[in-house]
Amino acid sequence: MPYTPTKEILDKANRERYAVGAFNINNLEFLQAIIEAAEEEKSPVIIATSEGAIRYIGAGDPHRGTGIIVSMVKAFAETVSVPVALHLDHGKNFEYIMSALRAGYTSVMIDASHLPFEENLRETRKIVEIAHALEVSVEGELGKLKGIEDNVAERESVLVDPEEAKVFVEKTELDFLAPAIGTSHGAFKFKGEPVLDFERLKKVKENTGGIPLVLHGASMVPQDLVALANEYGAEIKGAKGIPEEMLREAIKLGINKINIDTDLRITFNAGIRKTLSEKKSEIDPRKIFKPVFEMVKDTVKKRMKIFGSSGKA
Ligand code: TD4
Ligand code: CA
Ligand code: ZN
Repeated sequence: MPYTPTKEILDKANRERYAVGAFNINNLEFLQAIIEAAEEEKSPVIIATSEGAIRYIGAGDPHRGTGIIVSMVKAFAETVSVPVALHLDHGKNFEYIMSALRAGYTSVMIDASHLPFEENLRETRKIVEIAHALEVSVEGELGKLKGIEDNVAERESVLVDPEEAKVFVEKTELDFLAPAIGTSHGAFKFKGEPVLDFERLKKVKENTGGIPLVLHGASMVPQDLVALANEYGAEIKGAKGIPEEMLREAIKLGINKINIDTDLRITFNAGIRKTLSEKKSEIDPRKIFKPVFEMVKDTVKKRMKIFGSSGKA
C-alpha cells in the first residue's frame, strides 16, 4: 500500500467504529516489528515518533531526524499491503512541527494542553492553518494526562471540559482531538483501581461533531511481561495499565486512535533481558534482536486484535 494519510485511516475507523494503534518507534527494529505485525494482522497502522525519537534518530537535528524517519517509513509502506501513516506525537516545539511537515509526515500533534485554554486554542489554530495548507492533518489535546485523584476539584482541573472541547474543535478546525479522561503516560497509571471518565468521553464525542478521538497513555502494562522482566533482573514494582474492557469501552464511545509506547518498552525489556541471559555466548546483535522483536510483534498484534483494526486493511 502507498504511504497513507492519517486522516483517511482514522475516518474509516470512525465510520466503522474501531481504533487504530499509533505505535511509537525509536529505531529500525521496532518499526520492522510493527510493520510486520500490521501485515500479518491485515491492519492499518500509524507509526508515531516523539520529539525525543526524532532527536535520537537525527543525532540532535530535527530536520535530519524527520527526514530519515520519513524515508524509512515510506520505504516500508511501499513494500507491504496495509496502509501505513506517520504521525508526530506530542509536538511542542514549532521547529519540530515544521520539520515533520516539511519532511512529509501524514499528521502532526500540537500539544499545547499545558497552556491556558485560549492560548492552547490559538497555538493549535496556527498549526492547523499551516498543516492544512499542506494537506496534513492535525491532532490537538485538551486537559492534562494525570491519574485521576479522588478529589473532585482536582479532577475537574485536569480532565477535559466537554464544553471547551466543542469550542476548541469549532474554532481550531482540527482533525483529531485527544481528550484527557484519566489516563497517563508510562507504566504506573493508577495507584488504586483503574478509573476512566467515560461519561466525559461520551459528551466530548457528542460535542465535537463526531471527529476521531485519540486515547493517550493507553498501554495495558501486561503483568506477565512485567513479571518476566523482573524474573530476569528488572526491578519494576507497582506497574499498572489500562484493563482490556476499558479500552473496548473507550472504542465504543468514539476513540479511534490509541497511543501505545510503554507496552512496547516493557516487551523489549523483558525480551532483551531474557535473551541475553539465555544466549550467553552469542555476540551477533541480529541473533539477539530477532527473538526480542518477535515478542514486540506479538504485543502489537494483540493490541490490533483488541482495537478491532485486524482485518480492516
Ligand atoms: O503519546 N504517547 C507516547 C509517548 C511517547 C513518549 O516518548 P518520549 O519518551 O520520547 O517523550 C502515549 O500516549 C503512550 O502512552 P503509554 O501508555 O504507552 O505510556
Ligand atoms: Ca499535553
Ligand atoms: Zn501521549
